[in-house]
Amino acid sequence: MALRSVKILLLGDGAVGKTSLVRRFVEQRFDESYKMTIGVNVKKRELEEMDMTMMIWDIYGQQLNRELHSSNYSGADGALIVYDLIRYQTFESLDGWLDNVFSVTGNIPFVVLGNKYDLIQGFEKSREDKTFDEYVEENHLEMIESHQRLYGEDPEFSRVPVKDLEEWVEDKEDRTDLRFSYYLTSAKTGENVEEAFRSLGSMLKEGDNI
Ligand SMILES: Nc1nc2c(ncn2[C@@H]2O[C@H](COP(=O)(O)OP(=O)(O)OP(=O)(O)O)[C@@H](O)[C@H]2O)c(=O)[nH]1
Ligand SMILES: [Mg+2]
Repeated sequence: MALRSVKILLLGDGAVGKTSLVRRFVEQRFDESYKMTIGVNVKKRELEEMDMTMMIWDIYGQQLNRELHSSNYSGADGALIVYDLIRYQTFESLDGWLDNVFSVTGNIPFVVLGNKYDLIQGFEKSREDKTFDEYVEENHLEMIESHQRLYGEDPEFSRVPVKDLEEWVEDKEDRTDLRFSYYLTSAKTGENVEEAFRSLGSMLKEGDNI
């Protein structure tokens, strides 16, 4: 039997890890260096036990240019919205991305991914007396250097507390009947990456969206 094809959008600000998450999910590997996505890349993964082929649209995150982004949204069945657990402003962009996509697709199921969880875990495990900024700078030079090459300045780090995500989730659950789930992920270690993509797959199957 032919697998059903679903269109999944991967959205979120620049450098939050969208391309890295697809690379982990489709190719089971990780790359420390940052190459900004220009335009859109579509990758495919078959999930036979779900009778599904996921067509994953990895869309560039730099600049929330609504018109350019929205031209890729039509026909999407679901979305993964990603933020960076070490840059608070990327968490604040979540609602903007959702409004942007729903304005084209209507309400579709989505999953929120707080990515780069390994960096938070590494900091919590380190016993040395350091600030979070110092910890990131000492341990993730390659990532910072590639940001500097692209932007000519240091990224600003600020952790996003898990309780902020939980509050955001509660608020959405109280005020809307949207179907969604959320995960803390790491494209680097692979933690929760399969789970996040599969959770969207299950919502699509359950809801008869496909
Ligand atoms: N430590 C760590 N680094 C990550 C993780 N995910 C991505 N990165 C790094 O973050 C940087 C940006 O990752 P990308 O996957 O290119 O980000 P993007 O969201 O596709 O960015 P745009 O294409 O510009 O929208 C790269 O240096 C990655 O190696 C993660 O889970 N942990
Ligand atoms: Mg990218």
